[in-house]
This record gives sequence, C-alpha cells and structure tokens, in this order.
Amino acid sequence: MERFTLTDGVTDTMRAAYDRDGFLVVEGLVLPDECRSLSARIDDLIAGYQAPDNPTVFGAHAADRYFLESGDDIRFFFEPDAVDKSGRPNRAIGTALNKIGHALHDLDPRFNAFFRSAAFRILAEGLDLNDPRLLQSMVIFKQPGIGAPVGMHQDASFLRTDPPSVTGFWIALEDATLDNGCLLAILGGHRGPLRKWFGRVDGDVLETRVLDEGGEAARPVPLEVPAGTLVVLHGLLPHASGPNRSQRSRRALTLHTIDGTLPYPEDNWLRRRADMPLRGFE
Ligand SMILES: O=C(O)CCC(=O)C(=O)O
Repeated sequence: MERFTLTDGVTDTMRAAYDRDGFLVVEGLVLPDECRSLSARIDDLIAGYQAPDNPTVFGAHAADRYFLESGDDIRFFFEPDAVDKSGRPNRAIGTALNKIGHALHDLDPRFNAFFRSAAFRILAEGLDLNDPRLLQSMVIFKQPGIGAPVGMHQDASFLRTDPPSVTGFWIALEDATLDNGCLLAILGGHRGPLRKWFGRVDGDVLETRVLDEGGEAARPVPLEVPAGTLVVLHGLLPHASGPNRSQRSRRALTLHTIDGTLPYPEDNWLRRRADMPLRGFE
C-alpha cells in the first residue's frame, strides 16, 4: 500500500496511484489535536442524545423510518451486540453506537467546517471530481470487542447516479489496524462492474438486487493507517472492514460526494428535503 501526504498538493504520482488502485492513502491530513477535537464533538453529540427504549440497530434497519428519513438529519444507530433480546441497549450509549449519520456536514457547524476545509477541496480538484456535492457524512464506530465487520461492497450501489460518480473520503480519528477493524480493499477492483443495486421499491421498501454475479478473485489488502489519515475511495472500489476484536476503539469519519450535474434517481435510499439542496465544498 502506497502512502502519500498533501504537502505538495495532489501530484501526478498520487493521481496515477488513485487511477491504478482505486484508493488513495493520505497520511497526516488531520493533525492529532484536530482528531481529538473532532472526537470531543462526537462525544458532545452523544451526550445530547436521548436514546429511545428500542433504538435502531444498524443492519436491521430496512423499512425503518428512523433510518429512511436520516438523509437530512443527524441520527444514531446501534451495534447489533449492544442491545439485549428485547432491543434495549445493554451498555452505555458511548460504547454502543455503530454510526451517526447522515447530514453532519450540513447540520453541525463543527463538521461543516471540517468537511469543507481546504484539504478536501484540494483533493477533489486534484482528482478531477466533477461538480462534487456533499451528499452523506457519518461517524463510524468500531467499538472495542463488539465492533461488527462491514461486508465487501461498492459505495456506488448505495448512492447512485447514472453513470456512477460517488467518491468516498474516509478519515481515521484513531489508529486503524487489522486488530480493531481497518479498511480492506481489492486493489484495482474499481475497474470491475457495479455488482449490486440497493434502493427503494414502492417508496419505503429497501431492496438489494444483484447486477453482476462475478465474485472477488483477488484477496483484499488491509489499509492499516495511523490516526489522521484520509483514504479516498473510488465509488466502484470493492471494500470492507473487519470486526474489532481488540480492546481499542476505532473511530472514523466518512463523507460521500456525487457529481451534481448527474441525475440522482428518486429510488435512492438517501433522500433530502427540497429545502436542503446539495452543496459543494465552497
Ligand atoms: O469504516 C468502516 O468500517 C467502513 C466504511 C465503509 O465501508 C464506507 O464508508 O463505505
């Protein structure tokens, strides 16, 4: 795995690595103090959140209104192993969450400032993203001991334009290693076809359709990175992440952009209110 910095902007070597591999690892993009300050903001959000008796568990959320209507809100999703048989949280909220999403970049001033800082704009311009619009942002937790794996997927299955244009920006707020569930990626896999379609049928019903039966011939490579690293992920790159079996937390942030000049079909799972149009990096 090649590692770069943004010291000289996006160089030809970086562009070539992104085109070849389907991802770009940029170390030291977020300084340690800023990682701590972003984590502190996450803790504030958690402190201000009143968990219901039966919170929404990530992965069991199909047709759940709380999930379906989270595209223009800030909502909280739980780890499967953090609720008991009756669906009640079995531990403190701060160690029970799987995700917070999906409009932090527009609704929370701290995350708005972070995701619209110069580094993201420089990367988007340097990688020639056309009219990038900020569509989705998340805090992704891998809680010590119970952090669930994320299966192999392409982001273009979940945030669809025609043709695919989604780009992911994934930021490690804590060291990510094989032990605590780092990203895993198929080198060069973005040159393959879109494998799955995920979206709405009949309005509120979510469905996955297989578009291409081909499996992954190649083994994924682990992207073990220190806190403060940003990984840009091509929307067609198959990637996953492992479970967290360690006692070390692994927090990350993600941002997904799409090309604002392309149609965004109504049957995408993620919807936004008409009075919250997608904005760029500005
Ligand atoms: O952070 C993770 O564990 C997985 C993130 C991911 O796959 C994504 O954002 O598409």
